[in-house]
Amino acid sequence: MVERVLAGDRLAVSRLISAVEDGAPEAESALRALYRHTGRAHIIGITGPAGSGKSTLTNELVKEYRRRELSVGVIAVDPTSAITGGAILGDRVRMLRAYGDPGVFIRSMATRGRVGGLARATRDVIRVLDASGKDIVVVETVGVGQDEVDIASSALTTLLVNVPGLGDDIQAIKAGILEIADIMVLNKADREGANELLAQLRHNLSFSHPEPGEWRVPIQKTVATTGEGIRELVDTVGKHREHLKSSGELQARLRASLEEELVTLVQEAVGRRVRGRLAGPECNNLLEGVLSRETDPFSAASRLLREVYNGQKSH
Ligand SMILES: Nc1nc2c(ncn2[C@@H]2O[C@H](COP(=O)(O)OP(=O)(O)OP(=O)(O)O)[C@@H](O)[C@H]2O)c(=O)[nH]1
Ligand SMILES: [Mg+2]
Repeated sequence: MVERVLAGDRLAVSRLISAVEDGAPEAESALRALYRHTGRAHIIGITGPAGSGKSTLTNELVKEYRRRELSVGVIAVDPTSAITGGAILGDRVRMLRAYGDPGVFIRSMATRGRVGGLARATRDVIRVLDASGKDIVVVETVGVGQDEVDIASSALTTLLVNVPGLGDDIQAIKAGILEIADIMVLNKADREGANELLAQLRHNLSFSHPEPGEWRVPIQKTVATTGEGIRELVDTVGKHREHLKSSGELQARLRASLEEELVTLVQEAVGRRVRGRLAGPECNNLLEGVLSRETDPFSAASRLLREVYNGQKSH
C-alpha cells in the first residue's frame, strides 16, 4: 500500500484516505511509513462563508496550477449535507475526471460524527496526498468557526474568501478569523458592492501594522466564474510561500503545529492507558478511596499516572 501511494497510484491513495477517515489501525502504520516522504507539497486552505465561491475558486486554481504543470490534490471538507456544496463539488469532480487528468486528485470529506477529529483526519489526508507526489494540496472548508481555524493550522497559505452583499455580521472578516488569513480574496468582484467591500477590507486590515519584513496581508479581487484574477492569486500564493521560507516563518509554523500534534498524541495515548486501567479491577480500591473521601482526585490522578507510566516502562 505504502509503495503504491508513493508511486501515486490513485486507487491506493483513495483506499488509504478511506482508512484514515475510518480511523483504521492500518492507516497509522501506513502514515508512519509515509511521513518521511511528506513536507514537499504547498498546502493552501480556502475558507469563507457558504456560497462565497470557494469550490469555483478551487476549480480555477486547479486549472491554473495544471497550466503551470504542477499536480494538485483537493480536499473539500463538507460540514453540511451532500446535497448543497458537496453536490456542486461533485459535479466539478466529474468534470475534472472526465478530463482524465492524472495530475488532479479530488476528495470530499464529510464532518458528520467526527467533529473532534476532523482537523486531525484532514491533516493526515493532506499527508497522504503530499506523499503521493502532489505539488499543491488545496483544502476547502465552509464556515468561520473553530473547526476552520483548526483545519487552517494545517495550511501554509490560508485564503479567506469574502463576497459583496453579505451583512457585516456574517462576513468572515470579523474578529478572530481575520488572523488566520494570509491572503484576502474578494470574490464575486463582478457583483454590486465590490468596491465598498474592498474599502471595508482595506480599513479592517489597516489596523494590523506588520513590522518591516513581515507579511502584509494582500487583497486579491477575483471573479471565479470567469477566472478573472486567478493568475494573480496563484502568483500571490507563490510570493507568500517564498516569504514563509525566507523569513523563517515556515519553520516556526511547522514547529508550533508539530508541538500541538505531539501534545495531542501523547494526551490520547495516556488517556487510553488510564481508561484501560480504570476499567480493570486494580483500580477499585483507588476509586473507592476517592469516593469515600479517604483520598482526593488529585492524589489519585498522580498515582494513576505513575502506575500507567511504570507499566509502560516495564513493557
Ligand atoms: N457572480 C459570480 N458568481 C460566482 C462567482 N464565484 C462563484 N459564483 C457562484 O456562486 C455560487 C456558489 O459557488 P460555490 O463555488 O459553490 O461556492 P462555495 O463557497 O464552494 O459554496 P459551499 O461549498 O456550499 O459553501 C455558484 O452559483 C457559483 O457559480 C463570482 O465570482 N461571481
Ligand atoms: Mg464548496
